[in-house]
Amino acid sequence: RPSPRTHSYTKYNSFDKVQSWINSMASSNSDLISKQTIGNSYEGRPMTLLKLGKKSSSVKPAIFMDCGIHAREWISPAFCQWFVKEALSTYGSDSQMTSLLNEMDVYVLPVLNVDGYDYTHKSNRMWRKTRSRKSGSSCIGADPNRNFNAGWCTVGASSNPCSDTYCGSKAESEIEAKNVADFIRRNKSTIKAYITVHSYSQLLLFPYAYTFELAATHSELMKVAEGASAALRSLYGTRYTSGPAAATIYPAAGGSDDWAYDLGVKYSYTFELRDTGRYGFLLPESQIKPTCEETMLAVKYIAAYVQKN
Ligand code: ING
Ligand code: ZN
Repeated sequence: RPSPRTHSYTKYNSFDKVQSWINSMASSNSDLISKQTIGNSYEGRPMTLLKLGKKSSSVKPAIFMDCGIHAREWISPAFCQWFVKEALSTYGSDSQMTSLLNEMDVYVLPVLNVDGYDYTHKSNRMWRKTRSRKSGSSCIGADPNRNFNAGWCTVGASSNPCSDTYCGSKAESEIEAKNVADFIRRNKSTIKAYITVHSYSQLLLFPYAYTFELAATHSELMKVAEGASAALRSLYGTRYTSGPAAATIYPAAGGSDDWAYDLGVKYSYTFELRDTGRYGFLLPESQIKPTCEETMLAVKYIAAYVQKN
């Protein structure tokens, strides 16, 4: 049974719905999927990831993908849910997915910023940050994608706790960023690729964001991004721009993909999903299916490349 019958993949599900979906996915498909809590959020919600992959006696290389680092980017968690559903339902029929899950593990964290995501459903749809409290300020939260230890708070980030791009009191001050960083550090020897999913702007970004200097493997990162963008576009003609984040969107320090790359994860990408601004963060639910279908092609392209390299 690929998924609980009651779960909708074409709606923006609340945190509670995603969490019960995670639990039922992990218990109903034990052959290919398991769950693991990597820690709790500031407000105490579990951060649960799903591990996809055929069980093996040998250590498998892995891909790590997170969604929902920014609370209001609702299409992102929707994509992670879609990815898990597709992976399970096409294993055994789609040769690429079968081979991927036979040879690699894919860790999927459907919602990274669990407190913020819940807050956007209950109180403020446009919230971006975490929900941590800080003594000395009445403003709440830090930007988890400015909180990683990569040129931390040097550019494109604010040290003002009231800013939407507040970098936090130090790198990994936000427990959600620390939990992810700890997991990736712990599994550093097996994690070959890091993918983080945002919206919006239709971009496929890679390091660096904290500097205009090109990454050591810039040409390969660019080549794979161009291939992935072409695969994405082949379905509905949706155009993506590929490039290093600093030059393609804006310079910004403390991003998770820059941090993962500098840790040694060779293939590190940030997706900015649909659209280019007509609806922005308020992408209609009618666009969940086409957005997820086309993005699948790009993620599978990157995964296939990583698998053979
Ligand atoms: N965009 C990203 C942001 O955090 C980004 C862009 C990517 C910055 C990679 C740094 C590193 O600002 C959105 N929409 O959040
Ligand atoms: Zn974002």
